[in-house]
Amino acid sequence: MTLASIAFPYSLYLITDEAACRGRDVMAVTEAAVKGGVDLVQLREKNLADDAFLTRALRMKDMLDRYDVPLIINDNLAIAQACHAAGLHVGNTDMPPRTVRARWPACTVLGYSLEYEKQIQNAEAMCSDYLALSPVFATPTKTNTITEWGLAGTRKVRALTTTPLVAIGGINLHNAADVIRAGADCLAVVSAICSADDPARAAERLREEIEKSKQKR
Ligand code: TZP
Ligand code: MG
Repeated sequence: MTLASIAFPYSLYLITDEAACRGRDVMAVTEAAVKGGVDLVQLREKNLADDAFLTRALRMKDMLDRYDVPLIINDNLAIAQACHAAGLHVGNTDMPPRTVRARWPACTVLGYSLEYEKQIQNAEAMCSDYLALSPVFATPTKTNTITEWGLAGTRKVRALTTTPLVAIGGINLHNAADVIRAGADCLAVVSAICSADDPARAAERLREEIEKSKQKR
């Protein structure tokens, strides 16, 4: 039996990556993507010192507020709190979701990466607002990954939890419908938008594909 997920109001999740923006300003690429249909944004900065990360987070929050799009911070609770982000995304080896809940009760969107099947029903997953199938497909954007869930893995996880599922890794316009049909609630992308010639149009087409596929489920 396949479980439906509890309501998740987001469909297209942009994970920022300056390198993937091909020399363009990450803020401008993100704003274009939001205009195209991205409804959730994660600021993921692996190479910035905390002060530069905070400066960027505050600018990003300011911009996203104008579109009423929530900002999620990757793996840095202090920055998430300091910029009044909507939430935090943590990986399997980052601060555990239960600790985030205890330290930041105001967090409204807490995401947790699923890298192993045994995580699906652990207490950390249970207290998260979404689980990220990470990666759903192998991707050059992030290579230090463990399980490539694929469509079969997505269906399997969908059958085991009602927690909203975000699929990430190797998603593009050609496979988006399959991933939604397999049970993902929301698709997260880096390169399909950040590296696109026209990030707004890329977001628009992905969003259309997702909404169309959701209607057919
Ligand atoms: N986590 C798992 S895969 C990934 C992250 C941040 C990168 C996804 O990038 P792309 O370019 O959408 O495949
Ligand atoms: Mg991490």
